[in-house]
Amino acid sequence: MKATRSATRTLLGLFTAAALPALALSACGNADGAGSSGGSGASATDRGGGAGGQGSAQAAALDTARATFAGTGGQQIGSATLIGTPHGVLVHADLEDFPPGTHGFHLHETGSCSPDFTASGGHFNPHGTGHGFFDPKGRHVGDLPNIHVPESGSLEIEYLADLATLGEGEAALLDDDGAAIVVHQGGDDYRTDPAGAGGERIACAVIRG
Ligand SMILES: [Cu+2]
Repeated sequence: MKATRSATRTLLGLFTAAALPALALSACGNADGAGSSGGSGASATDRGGGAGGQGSAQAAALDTARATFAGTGGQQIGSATLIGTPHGVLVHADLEDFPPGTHGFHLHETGSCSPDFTASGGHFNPHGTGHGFFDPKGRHVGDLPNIHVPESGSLEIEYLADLATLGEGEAALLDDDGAAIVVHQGGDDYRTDPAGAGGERIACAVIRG
């Protein structure tokens, strides 16, 4: 985990240009808390695989998960593939019929989008850090750069969630309660704790292994 910290800094440099002024909408992360829910569930997953020895580690790093985005009306508006790598989780998403503009794009802590998108909880934050790339006290494992949807409403993106894993350790997306990808109405300002002031959730996708 320590080795990924320097990579984080590099990513931050790349993405600061994408920051836009916050939209003054209600925050999304009402259940974010101080990361109290992430740790214990993930360790249970770890122990389950412990008896199998180390040979499974590399195979697990190459695992793939998928997610399908639903809009607020329940319509399908895109899909994503998530690939576990030795350096984090590569998130490749194809979005369609999204409202043009800047939107917060995060990994949230619970693998549920129903009965509404608040079921996905707050940002995935197993280490209990602050929110945002501008926060010197760290950033959430689930923090990702904003997306910028063109007038067509279609966008293909590829992000490395460099602090996350698919199934190994404390930062595993596929822990007992899973995780989801959530898109917000407005952009993440990368500093407002705990959710980035991106406002309402306009799309949600449960990550399925
Ligand atoms: Cu969010």
